[in-house]
Amino acid sequence: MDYFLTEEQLEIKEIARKVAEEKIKPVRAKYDEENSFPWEIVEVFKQTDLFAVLVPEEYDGISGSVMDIAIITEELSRVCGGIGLSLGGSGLGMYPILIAGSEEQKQKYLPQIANGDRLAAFALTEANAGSDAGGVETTAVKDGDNYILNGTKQWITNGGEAEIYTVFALTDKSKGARGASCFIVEKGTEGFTFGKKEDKLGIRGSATRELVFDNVVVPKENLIGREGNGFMIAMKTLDKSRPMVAAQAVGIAQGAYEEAARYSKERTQFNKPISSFQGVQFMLADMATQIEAARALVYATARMIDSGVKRYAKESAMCKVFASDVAMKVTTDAVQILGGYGYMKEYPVEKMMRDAKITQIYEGTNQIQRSVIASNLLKEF
Ligand code: COS
Repeated sequence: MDYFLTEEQLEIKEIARKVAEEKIKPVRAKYDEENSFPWEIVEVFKQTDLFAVLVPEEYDGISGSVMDIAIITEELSRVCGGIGLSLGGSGLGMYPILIAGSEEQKQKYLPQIANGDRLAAFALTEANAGSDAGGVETTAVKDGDNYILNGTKQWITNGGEAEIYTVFALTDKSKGARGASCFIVEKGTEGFTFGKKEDKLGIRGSATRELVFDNVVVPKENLIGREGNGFMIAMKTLDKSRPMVAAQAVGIAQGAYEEAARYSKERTQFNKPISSFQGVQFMLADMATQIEAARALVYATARMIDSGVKRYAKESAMCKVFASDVAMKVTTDAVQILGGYGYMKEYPVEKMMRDAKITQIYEGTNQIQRSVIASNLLKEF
């Protein structure tokens, strides 16, 4: 299907595909096996200016458009759903600054993210605050010109590797979600340490780690927006970043579908390639159709956000829920088409199925997405 990408978009798509095919493909199994962080690929993203795509031009980036970020995320995820997350995680970590930061904060931090010198990370989730994002327990107590942060964040993408963290903490416990605020905390700040590295089912080429804040002194200049704005900043960030997860899901699904289609023409049973059997053909037809529908919804949402509209929580949740469900279905069917081989680590589809699963869970479970969609659509009647 032709999505009428601009010259620039075709160019970044080609760069991302080249990086994925030539640099990521040869190492994806190694990082999946080792559960380690792909610094060599971060270096490649830096050299090819892919980090700059995350950031608008006025802050030394080259784009900042959600559509452009979706294009590169999809291409990287087509080859590996995990390794590209160093970039996607940085985008997510940066959004609170871009959305609600002061001009000074933007001038200070966004260029560092654009040139890839420093990774960012978004720190909202806690042991008791996942779907219930308003339930954070980390506190930030005002002390003169500083805030003192205490608490523990969990499952933070780029945790331990990033240097710039956007952290949500309660400045007024009595107000619950309306008492949450967002802070920039830099790696190396005294009292800020990292807990265990998580051993995950999928996206193992990305870092997921606990963050521990023990009386961490954060200057008041690092408060993003105003006290009490934290929950709103988190929601706006997720609205803007969920299409990125959806694009990741489309990419993973596309990669698995291509493997399955190729395999179906090579694998012979009953003296014929299995692609000649209608049972397999129908599966491939459904996979291709679902991927195209998901891609169309992601691109339409990304373009809607880039057009400058103010509200897009519903559409953002719709593309995330649809694309991630498609990714799970398509990768599972790809394993099915490859049969016993698909279940083995020698072939990439089992990894794609493991990688796909997280897209139904993180940045809001698909049950939460459906709640967001329902609550927004009911407002229309
Ligand atoms: N944009 C701007 N403001 C929003 C918003 C959005 N998308 N969604 C909610 N708000 C505002 C509401 O307008 C409300 O404002 P007031 O206090 O002025 O009335 C406030 O935020 C609270 O909203 P609400 O009552 O809907 O909050 P709930 O606690 O019921 O929950 C959900 C909202 C479930 C949507 C939210 O908690 C959520 O998105 N959870 C998932 C979080 C998540 O993705 N976690 C994964 C980890 S982060 S990687």
